[in-house]
Amino acid sequence: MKVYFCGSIRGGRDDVHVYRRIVHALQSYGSVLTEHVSSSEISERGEAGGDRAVHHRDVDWLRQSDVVVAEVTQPSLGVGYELGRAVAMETKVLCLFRPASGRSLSAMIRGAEDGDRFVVKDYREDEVENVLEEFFNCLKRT
Ligand code: 6IA
Repeated sequence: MKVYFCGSIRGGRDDVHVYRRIVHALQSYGSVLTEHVSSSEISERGEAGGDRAVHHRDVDWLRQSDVVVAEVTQPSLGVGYELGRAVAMETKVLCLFRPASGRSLSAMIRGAEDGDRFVVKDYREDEVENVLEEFFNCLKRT
């Protein structure tokens, strides 16, 4: 199974430790094409020169993915864009949001929940492995 993980980069790197924990857990379900999103080496600055290559490579990986898992607590234009592309491709999506952040999730993400292809799950960081286990168990049954 190919998993595409989305997390904020230029939107802010405050949650990178959560991304690392999620990617680590995801690796027991399949191959994570975007492991670099969880790397503390990537800062929110980066150079503009490679943006076109990043976009094309990421959209190509999205097309190859069986499932998209996004940590959406830290708002990110790139993550929102990836989710829109994934919906258009009819790829299964799991969005993970931490209410403890005090933030309110965009209505365009919360409102896209359909209980089937697009799932939004509120969670606490310490329960993320269980949330993923439940999601992938359901996925196997469909
Ligand atoms: O708008 P954002 O930068 O927060 O968007 C983050 C999302 O877009 C992630 O889920 C990634 O899949 C994708 N993305 C954005 N920038 C990159 C990137 N390098 N490399 C790979 N994926 C990316 C950009 C340059 C970097 C050194 C800052």
